[in-house]
Amino acid sequence: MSDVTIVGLGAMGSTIAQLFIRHGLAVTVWNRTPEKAAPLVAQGARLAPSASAAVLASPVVVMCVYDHAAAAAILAMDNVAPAVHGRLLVQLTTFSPKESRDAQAWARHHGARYLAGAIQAAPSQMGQPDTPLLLSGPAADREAAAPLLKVLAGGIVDLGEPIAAAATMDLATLSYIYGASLGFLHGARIAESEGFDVARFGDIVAGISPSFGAFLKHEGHVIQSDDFTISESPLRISVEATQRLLDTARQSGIDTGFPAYAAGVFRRGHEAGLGGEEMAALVKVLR
Ligand code: FVH
Repeated sequence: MSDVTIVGLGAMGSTIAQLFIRHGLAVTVWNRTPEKAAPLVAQGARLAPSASAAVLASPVVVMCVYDHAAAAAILAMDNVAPAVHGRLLVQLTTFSPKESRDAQAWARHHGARYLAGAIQAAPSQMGQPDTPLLLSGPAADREAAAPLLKVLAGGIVDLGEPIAAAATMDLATLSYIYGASLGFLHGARIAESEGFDVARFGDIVAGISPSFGAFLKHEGHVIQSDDFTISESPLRISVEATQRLLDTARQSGIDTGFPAYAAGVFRRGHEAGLGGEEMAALVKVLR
């Protein structure tokens, strides 16, 4: 028996295995393409001859493969389902909320305990005291897995029992990240159109991000409280600001895609009579 098995040795899976090996754990690994295990075997890991042997080798099995289809393909392999009995399966592959619920049901049906995790970092950022990892599932299992998972991520965000919570928050943070990235890229075009150094713009964005994070934290509480009385930022200010982004894009001949979408949503808020409410009241338009 080893302490932990890692199934999936891609960029993230290999990093996970390496962190466990460096932590002095007895590690079993398995990957569809076995050659990827070579560097880890050289560091002391054991390569299982099959997925089922890999699962049987440890009380805790960490999976981190490309997507749900890949994970399902592995779990459907010969003798894997009976092998999970009595084990704690920690799924770190990106799943949807529904896929997480289905996977928990599958694990329970085969006598396994199940945790759903969502890594919020790149492989190079793993193993740090502040590496964020969203985690959901039964409290006893989260507790049992904590010492292992803290080797991967010091910043475990405990989302409680609902098994789909990690995937839900993973999607929600992804939405924020891509929305902010699109706004950043449009900002870079504004900088370029005026001959402004884009790296300097990036520095400025990094500088304002902590206070902007605090603003969004406040807006999250506003939405949860359902009290949209003006507290930080009247919605009408953003109606005018996003229209200004669109007008400026048109005048300077840069791509209007992002500002057109943004101005459109805020205009819908204005037309719904939300101008005199807090900015987050715009969520009512999206509902
Ligand atoms: N890499 C990152 O920055 C992000 C950070 C946040 C979390 N994600 C998620 O982690 C999962 C794995 O991502 P990855 O970057 O390690 O992915 P790859 O390097 O592409 O490795 C993919 C592994 O999956 C195996 N695989 C793919 N298809 C199958 C299949 N049909 N059957 C069995 N295994 C499969 C692949 O095996 P092989 O190609 O080496 O044989 C790799 O082991 C992912 O959910 C991210 O969203 C990473």
